[in-house]
Amino acid sequence: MAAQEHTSDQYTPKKENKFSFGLWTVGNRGRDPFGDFVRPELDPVYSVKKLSELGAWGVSLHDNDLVPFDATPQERDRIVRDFKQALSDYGMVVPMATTNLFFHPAFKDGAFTSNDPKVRAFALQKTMRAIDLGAELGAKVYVFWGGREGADAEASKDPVTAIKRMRDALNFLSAYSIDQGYNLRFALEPKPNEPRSDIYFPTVGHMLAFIYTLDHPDMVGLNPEVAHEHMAGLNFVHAVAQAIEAGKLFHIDLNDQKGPRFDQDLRFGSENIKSMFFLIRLLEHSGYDGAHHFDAHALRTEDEQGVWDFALGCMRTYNMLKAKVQRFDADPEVQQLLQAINSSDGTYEPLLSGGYSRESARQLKEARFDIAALAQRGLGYERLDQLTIEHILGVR
Ligand code: GCO
Ligand code: MN
Ligand code: MN
Repeated sequence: MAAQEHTSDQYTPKKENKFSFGLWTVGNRGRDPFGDFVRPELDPVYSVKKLSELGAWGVSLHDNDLVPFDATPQERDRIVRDFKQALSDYGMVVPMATTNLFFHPAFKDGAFTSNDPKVRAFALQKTMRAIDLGAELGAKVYVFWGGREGADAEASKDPVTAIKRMRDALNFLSAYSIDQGYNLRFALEPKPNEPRSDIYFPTVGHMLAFIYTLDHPDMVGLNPEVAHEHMAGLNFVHAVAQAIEAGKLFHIDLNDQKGPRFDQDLRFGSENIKSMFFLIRLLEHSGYDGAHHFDAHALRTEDEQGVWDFALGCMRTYNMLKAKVQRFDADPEVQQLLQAINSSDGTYEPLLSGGYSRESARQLKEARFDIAALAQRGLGYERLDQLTIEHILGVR
Protein backbone atom coordinates (compact mmCIF):
# COMPACT_ATOMS: atom_id res chain seq x y z
CA MET A 1 0.00 0.00 0.00
CA ALA A 2 1.34 3.44 -0.84
CA ALA A 3 2.25 5.49 2.24
CA GLN A 4 -0.02 8.44 1.54
CA GLU A 5 -3.00 6.12 1.05
CA HIS A 6 -2.53 4.44 4.43
CA THR A 7 -5.80 4.37 6.31
CA SER A 8 -5.70 6.54 9.37
CA ASP A 9 -5.92 4.70 12.67
CA GLN A 10 -4.82 5.13 16.29
CA TYR A 11 -1.17 4.62 15.30
CA THR A 12 -1.15 7.36 12.68
CA PRO A 13 1.62 9.85 13.60
CA LYS A 14 0.53 13.23 14.90
CA LYS A 15 2.41 16.47 15.49
CA GLU A 16 2.05 16.01 19.25
CA ASN A 17 4.16 12.82 19.03
CA LYS A 18 7.10 15.12 18.24
CA PHE A 19 8.57 12.90 15.53
CA SER A 20 11.45 14.37 13.56
CA PHE A 21 13.74 13.19 10.76
CA GLY A 22 17.11 14.36 9.57
CA LEU A 23 17.03 15.83 6.07
CA TRP A 24 19.87 13.37 5.42
CA THR A 25 17.71 10.38 6.42
CA VAL A 26 14.87 10.61 3.91
CA GLY A 27 17.38 12.29 1.59
CA ASN A 28 19.70 9.26 1.76
CA ARG A 29 20.33 8.14 -1.81
CA GLY A 30 21.46 4.62 -1.03
CA ARG A 31 25.14 5.01 -1.85
CA ASP A 32 27.39 2.67 0.15
CA PRO A 33 31.09 1.74 -0.02
CA PHE A 34 30.23 -0.89 -2.65
CA GLY A 35 27.70 0.82 -4.84
CA ASP A 36 26.51 4.09 -6.25
CA PHE A 37 23.38 6.18 -5.71
CA VAL A 38 20.10 4.41 -6.40
CA ARG A 39 17.71 7.34 -5.81
CA PRO A 40 17.63 10.93 -7.09
CA GLU A 41 18.24 13.90 -4.81
CA LEU A 42 15.31 15.22 -2.76
CA ASP A 43 14.82 18.95 -2.47
CA PRO A 44 14.75 19.85 1.28
CA VAL A 45 11.58 21.89 0.72
CA TYR A 46 9.89 18.81 -0.77
CA SER A 47 11.06 16.64 2.16
CA VAL A 48 9.55 19.14 4.60
CA LYS A 49 6.22 18.94 2.76
CA LYS A 50 6.17 15.14 2.54
CA LEU A 51 7.22 14.61 6.16
CA SER A 52 4.61 17.05 7.37
CA GLU A 53 1.91 15.24 5.39
CA LEU A 54 2.96 11.97 6.99
CA GLY A 55 2.51 13.44 10.49
CA ALA A 56 6.07 14.39 11.42
CA TRP A 57 6.63 17.48 13.57
CA GLY A 58 10.19 18.44 12.72
CA VAL A 59 13.25 18.16 10.50
CA SER A 60 16.84 18.34 11.61
CA LEU A 61 19.82 19.08 9.43
CA HIS A 62 23.55 19.36 8.94
CA ASP A 63 24.57 22.74 7.53
CA ASN A 64 25.34 21.15 4.14
CA ASP A 65 22.09 19.18 3.93
CA LEU A 66 20.53 22.57 3.25
CA VAL A 67 23.30 24.93 2.14
CA PRO A 68 25.88 23.40 -0.22
CA PHE A 69 29.48 23.51 1.01
CA ASP A 70 30.53 26.05 -1.63
CA ALA A 71 27.39 28.25 -1.70
CA THR A 72 27.92 32.02 -1.89
CA PRO A 73 26.44 34.16 0.93
CA GLN A 74 23.68 35.26 -1.48
CA GLU A 75 22.83 31.65 -2.38
CA ARG A 76 22.85 30.74 1.29
CA ASP A 77 20.39 33.49 2.15
CA ARG A 78 18.02 32.54 -0.66
CA ILE A 79 18.07 28.84 0.28
CA VAL A 80 17.48 29.61 3.96
CA ARG A 81 14.64 32.02 3.12
CA ASP A 82 12.86 29.41 0.95
CA PHE A 83 13.37 26.75 3.59
CA LYS A 84 11.94 28.93 6.36
CA GLN A 85 8.94 29.61 4.13
CA ALA A 86 8.43 25.85 3.71
CA LEU A 87 8.67 25.30 7.48
CA SER A 88 5.98 27.87 8.01
CA ASP A 89 3.81 26.66 5.10
CA TYR A 90 3.82 23.07 6.35
CA GLY A 91 3.84 23.74 10.10
CA MET A 92 7.22 22.13 10.74
CA VAL A 93 9.99 23.03 13.20
CA VAL A 94 13.77 22.47 13.25
CA PRO A 95 14.35 21.04 16.73
CA MET A 96 18.01 20.16 16.12
CA ALA A 97 20.87 21.25 13.88
CA THR A 98 24.42 20.01 13.45
CA THR A 99 27.58 20.42 11.38
CA ASN A 100 28.94 18.18 8.67
CA LEU A 101 32.55 17.76 9.77
CA PHE A 102 33.16 14.44 8.04
CA PHE A 103 32.30 14.58 4.31
CA HIS A 104 34.85 16.98 2.87
CA PRO A 105 38.29 15.40 2.29
CA ALA A 106 39.84 18.16 4.44
CA PHE A 107 38.35 16.32 7.42
CA LYS A 108 39.96 12.98 6.59
CA ASP A 109 41.79 12.93 9.93
CA GLY A 110 38.99 14.47 11.96
CA ALA A 111 37.95 18.04 12.63
CA PHE A 112 38.29 19.18 16.26
CA THR A 113 40.87 16.45 16.93
CA SER A 114 42.82 16.74 13.67
CA ASN A 115 46.57 16.96 14.04
CA ASP A 116 46.56 19.98 11.73
CA PRO A 117 45.78 23.28 13.52
CA LYS A 118 44.46 24.71 10.23
CA VAL A 119 41.87 21.96 10.02
CA ARG A 120 40.94 22.48 13.68
CA ALA A 121 40.55 26.22 13.07
CA PHE A 122 38.46 25.63 9.93
CA ALA A 123 36.26 23.19 11.87
CA LEU A 124 35.56 25.89 14.48
CA GLN A 125 34.76 28.43 11.77
CA LYS A 126 32.41 26.01 9.98
CA THR A 127 30.69 25.06 13.23
CA MET A 128 30.17 28.69 14.33
CA ARG A 129 28.52 29.41 10.98
CA ALA A 130 26.40 26.27 11.28
CA ILE A 131 25.40 27.23 14.84
CA ASP A 132 24.29 30.62 13.46
CA LEU A 133 22.19 28.75 10.87
CA GLY A 134 20.69 26.43 13.51
CA ALA A 135 19.81 29.39 15.74
CA GLU A 136 18.27 31.23 12.80
CA LEU A 137 16.06 28.21 12.09
CA GLY A 138 14.96 28.04 15.72
CA ALA A 139 16.87 24.90 16.77
CA LYS A 140 16.99 24.27 20.52
CA VAL A 141 19.53 21.45 20.41
CA TYR A 142 22.88 21.40 18.63
CA VAL A 143 24.35 17.94 18.00
CA PHE A 144 28.02 16.99 17.91
CA TRP A 145 28.70 13.64 16.33
CA GLY A 146 32.45 13.02 16.06
CA GLY A 147 32.27 11.48 12.60
CA ARG A 148 36.00 11.25 11.94
CA GLU A 149 37.24 12.19 15.41
CA GLY A 150 39.20 8.99 15.81
CA ALA A 151 42.20 7.13 14.53
CA ASP A 152 43.15 4.22 12.33
CA ALA A 153 46.92 4.28 12.84
CA GLU A 154 47.22 4.50 16.62
CA ALA A 155 50.66 6.11 16.53
CA SER A 156 49.30 9.00 14.46
CA LYS A 157 47.51 10.73 17.32
CA ASP A 158 47.97 10.78 21.06
CA PRO A 159 44.53 9.85 22.43
CA VAL A 160 45.03 12.03 25.52
CA THR A 161 45.77 15.00 23.27
CA ALA A 162 42.71 14.18 21.19
CA ILE A 163 40.50 14.35 24.29
CA LYS A 164 41.98 17.72 25.24
CA ARG A 165 41.44 19.07 21.72
CA MET A 166 37.82 17.98 21.80
CA ARG A 167 37.39 19.72 25.16
CA ASP A 168 38.98 22.94 23.87
CA ALA A 169 36.64 22.94 20.87
CA LEU A 170 33.49 22.35 22.90
CA ASN A 171 34.50 24.97 25.46
CA PHE A 172 35.12 27.49 22.68
CA LEU A 173 31.80 26.75 20.98
CA SER A 174 29.80 26.79 24.23
CA ALA A 175 31.25 30.21 24.98
CA TYR A 176 30.46 31.33 21.42
CA SER A 177 26.84 30.20 21.70
CA ILE A 178 26.41 31.91 25.08
CA ASP A 179 28.10 35.07 23.80
CA GLN A 180 25.68 35.23 20.86
CA GLY A 181 22.74 34.90 23.23
CA TYR A 182 21.60 31.64 21.61
CA ASN A 183 19.60 29.43 23.89
CA LEU A 184 21.17 26.24 22.53
CA ARG A 185 21.90 23.04 24.38
CA PHE A 186 24.68 20.85 23.01
CA ALA A 187 24.04 17.11 22.62
CA LEU A 188 27.07 14.85 22.13
CA GLU A 189 26.54 11.69 20.09
CA PRO A 190 28.87 8.76 20.78
CA LYS A 191 29.70 6.05 18.24
CA PRO A 192 32.36 3.35 18.65
CA ASN A 193 33.64 3.18 15.07
CA GLU A 194 32.79 3.90 11.41
CA PRO A 195 33.94 5.75 9.42
CA ARG A 196 37.14 5.55 11.54
CA SER A 197 38.22 2.15 12.84
CA ASP A 198 38.06 3.73 16.31
CA ILE A 199 36.20 6.89 17.30
CA TYR A 200 37.01 8.72 20.56
CA PHE A 201 34.32 8.72 23.29
CA PRO A 202 32.80 5.47 21.96
CA THR A 203 29.75 5.07 24.22
CA VAL A 204 27.20 7.02 26.24
CA GLY A 205 29.18 6.31 29.42
CA HIS A 206 32.42 7.72 27.99
CA MET A 207 30.64 10.88 26.82
CA LEU A 208 28.86 11.36 30.10
CA ALA A 209 32.11 11.30 32.06
CA PHE A 210 33.67 13.78 29.61
CA ILE A 211 30.79 16.28 29.90
CA TYR A 212 31.59 16.97 33.55
CA THR A 213 35.11 18.09 32.58
CA LEU A 214 33.80 20.91 30.34
CA ASP A 215 33.56 24.63 31.16
CA HIS A 216 29.75 24.66 30.76
CA PRO A 217 28.58 21.16 31.69
CA ASP A 218 25.02 22.38 32.30
CA MET A 219 24.43 23.15 28.63
CA VAL A 220 25.93 19.87 27.40
CA GLY A 221 24.12 16.52 27.32
CA LEU A 222 23.72 13.50 25.10
CA ASN A 223 22.25 12.37 21.81
CA PRO A 224 22.42 8.57 22.14
CA GLU A 225 21.69 6.41 19.07
CA VAL A 226 20.23 2.91 19.17
CA ALA A 227 22.55 1.50 16.52
CA HIS A 228 25.70 2.98 18.04
CA GLU A 229 25.35 1.32 21.46
CA HIS A 230 24.31 -1.93 19.78
CA MET A 231 27.44 -1.78 17.59
CA ALA A 232 29.37 -1.87 20.88
CA GLY A 233 27.26 -4.81 22.08
CA LEU A 234 25.68 -2.71 24.84
CA ASN A 235 22.18 -2.44 26.27
CA PHE A 236 20.77 0.78 24.78
CA VAL A 237 17.95 1.00 27.32
CA HIS A 238 20.45 1.04 30.18
CA ALA A 239 22.60 3.64 28.42
CA VAL A 240 19.60 5.94 27.94
CA ALA A 241 18.51 5.33 31.53
CA GLN A 242 21.87 6.57 32.77
CA ALA A 243 21.58 9.69 30.61
CA ILE A 244 18.05 10.32 31.91
CA GLU A 245 19.06 9.79 35.52
CA ALA A 246 21.82 12.35 35.06
CA GLY A 247 19.40 14.84 33.47
CA LYS A 248 21.42 14.58 30.25
CA LEU A 249 19.04 13.14 27.66
CA PHE A 250 18.79 16.20 25.40
CA HIS A 251 17.94 14.37 22.15
CA ILE A 252 17.76 10.80 20.84
CA ASP A 253 18.54 9.08 17.53
CA LEU A 254 16.08 6.24 16.92
CA ASN A 255 16.82 3.51 14.39
CA ASP A 256 17.65 -0.18 14.49
CA GLN A 257 20.59 -2.46 14.03
CA LYS A 258 21.42 -6.16 13.70
CA GLY A 259 23.98 -6.61 16.45
CA PRO A 260 27.63 -5.51 16.55
CA ARG A 261 28.27 -4.79 12.88
CA PHE A 262 28.58 -1.69 10.68
CA ASP A 263 26.02 1.06 11.34
CA GLN A 264 22.94 -0.15 9.52
CA ASP A 265 20.49 2.69 10.27
CA LEU A 266 17.51 0.38 9.83
CA ARG A 267 13.90 1.49 10.16
CA PHE A 268 13.06 2.08 13.82
CA GLY A 269 11.80 -1.06 15.57
CA SER A 270 12.43 -3.34 12.60
CA GLU A 271 14.84 -5.65 14.46
CA ASN A 272 15.12 -5.39 18.25
CA ILE A 273 11.46 -5.21 19.10
CA LYS A 274 11.76 -6.20 22.75
CA SER A 275 14.53 -3.76 23.47
CA MET A 276 12.64 -0.95 21.64
CA PHE A 277 9.54 -1.82 23.71
CA PHE A 278 11.54 -1.19 26.89
CA LEU A 279 13.17 1.90 25.39
CA ILE A 280 9.75 3.44 24.73
CA ARG A 281 8.57 2.39 28.19
CA LEU A 282 11.60 4.18 29.65
CA LEU A 283 11.12 7.32 27.56
CA GLU A 284 7.39 7.52 28.26
CA HIS A 285 7.77 6.89 32.00
CA SER A 286 10.62 9.40 32.29
CA GLY A 287 8.57 12.31 30.95
CA TYR A 288 11.18 12.94 28.21
CA ASP A 289 9.57 15.61 26.05
CA GLY A 290 12.27 16.28 23.49
CA ALA A 291 12.31 15.26 19.84
CA HIS A 292 11.68 11.63 18.90
CA HIS A 293 14.21 11.79 16.14
CA PHE A 294 14.76 9.11 13.53
CA ASP A 295 18.31 8.76 12.24
CA ALA A 296 17.86 5.93 9.76
CA HIS A 297 17.27 5.50 6.07
CA ALA A 298 15.34 3.41 3.60
CA LEU A 299 16.93 0.25 2.25
CA ARG A 300 18.98 0.56 -0.91
CA THR A 301 16.38 -1.51 -2.71
CA GLU A 302 13.83 1.32 -2.51
CA ASP A 303 12.64 4.07 -4.80
CA GLU A 304 11.11 7.31 -3.49
CA GLN A 305 7.87 5.58 -2.46
CA GLY A 306 9.96 3.21 -0.34
CA VAL A 307 11.47 6.23 1.41
CA TRP A 308 8.04 7.44 2.55
CA ASP A 309 7.02 3.90 3.50
CA PHE A 310 10.19 3.80 5.61
CA ALA A 311 9.46 7.15 7.28
CA LEU A 312 5.86 6.31 8.06
CA GLY A 313 6.95 2.88 9.32
CA CYS A 314 9.37 4.41 11.87
CA MET A 315 6.62 6.57 13.33
CA ARG A 316 3.87 3.94 13.29
CA THR A 317 6.09 1.38 14.98
CA TYR A 318 6.87 3.88 17.74
CA ASN A 319 3.15 4.44 18.31
CA MET A 320 2.33 0.73 18.11
CA LEU A 321 4.98 -0.12 20.69
CA LYS A 322 3.78 2.77 22.85
CA ALA A 323 0.28 1.27 22.83
CA LYS A 324 1.77 -2.12 23.79
CA VAL A 325 3.61 -0.48 26.68
CA GLN A 326 0.36 1.06 27.92
CA ARG A 327 -1.43 -2.33 27.78
CA PHE A 328 1.48 -4.01 29.55
CA ASP A 329 1.49 -1.41 32.33
CA ALA A 330 -2.29 -1.72 32.74
CA ASP A 331 -2.29 -5.54 32.86
CA PRO A 332 -3.40 -6.60 36.38
CA GLU A 333 -1.17 -9.68 36.36
CA VAL A 334 1.87 -7.59 35.41
CA GLN A 335 0.99 -5.08 38.11
CA GLN A 336 0.59 -7.82 40.68
CA LEU A 337 3.92 -9.42 39.77
CA LEU A 338 5.72 -6.07 39.90
CA GLN A 339 4.14 -5.32 43.24
CA ALA A 340 5.26 -8.70 44.60
CA ILE A 341 8.79 -8.16 43.28
CA ASN A 342 9.02 -4.79 44.99
CA SER A 343 7.30 -5.65 48.26
CA SER A 344 8.98 -6.19 51.61
CA ASP A 345 8.08 -6.14 55.30
CA GLY A 346 9.84 -2.78 55.57
CA THR A 347 12.46 -3.86 58.10
CA TYR A 348 15.52 -2.62 56.28
CA GLU A 349 14.23 0.36 54.29
CA PRO A 350 15.14 2.95 56.94
CA LEU A 351 18.68 1.57 57.18
CA LEU A 352 19.12 1.36 53.41
CA SER A 353 17.82 4.80 52.59
CA GLY A 354 19.05 6.71 55.62
CA GLY A 355 22.67 7.06 54.52
CA TYR A 356 25.68 6.35 56.65
CA SER A 357 25.87 6.85 60.39
CA ARG A 358 27.88 5.00 63.01
CA GLU A 359 24.59 3.72 64.38
CA SER A 360 23.35 2.39 61.03
CA ALA A 361 26.72 0.73 60.44
CA ARG A 362 26.49 -0.91 63.88
CA GLN A 363 22.92 -2.11 63.24
CA LEU A 364 23.83 -3.55 59.85
CA LYS A 365 26.85 -5.33 61.24
CA GLU A 366 24.69 -6.92 63.93
CA ALA A 367 21.70 -7.78 61.75
CA ARG A 368 20.86 -11.48 61.39
CA PHE A 369 19.65 -12.64 57.98
CA ASP A 370 17.88 -15.85 57.02
CA ILE A 371 20.28 -16.38 54.13
CA ALA A 372 18.88 -19.82 53.28
CA ALA A 373 15.38 -18.35 52.80
CA LEU A 374 16.79 -15.56 50.60
CA ALA A 375 18.61 -18.11 48.50
CA GLN A 376 15.60 -20.40 48.07
CA ARG A 377 13.01 -17.81 47.10
CA GLY A 378 11.81 -17.95 43.46
CA LEU A 379 11.38 -14.52 41.93
CA GLY A 380 8.76 -15.08 39.22
CA TYR A 381 10.77 -13.35 36.48
CA GLU A 382 10.09 -16.12 33.94
CA ARG A 383 6.36 -15.41 34.18
CA LEU A 384 6.95 -11.66 33.99
CA ASP A 385 9.16 -11.99 30.92
CA GLN A 386 6.67 -14.32 29.24
CA LEU A 387 3.94 -11.73 29.89
CA THR A 388 6.16 -9.17 28.15
CA ILE A 389 6.41 -11.45 25.13
CA GLU A 390 2.67 -12.14 25.12
CA HIS A 391 2.00 -8.42 25.06
CA ILE A 392 4.54 -7.75 22.34
CA LEU A 393 3.16 -10.59 20.23
CA GLY A 394 -0.35 -9.24 20.74
CA VAL A 395 -2.10 -12.12 22.49
CA ARG A 396 -2.97 -10.17 25.66
C1 GCO B 1 26.08 8.31 11.79
C2 GCO B 1 25.50 9.32 12.74
C3 GCO B 1 25.03 10.55 12.07
C4 GCO B 1 24.72 11.65 13.02
C5 GCO B 1 24.45 12.91 12.27
C6 GCO B 1 24.03 14.03 13.15
O1 GCO B 1 26.34 7.22 12.24
O2 GCO B 1 26.27 8.61 10.61
O3 GCO B 1 24.48 8.68 13.43
O4 GCO B 1 23.91 10.25 11.28
O5 GCO B 1 23.65 11.36 13.85
O6 GCO B 1 25.58 13.25 11.58
O7 GCO B 1 25.06 14.40 13.93
MN1 MN C 1 24.51 6.39 13.15
MN1 MN D 1 22.96 9.54 14.65
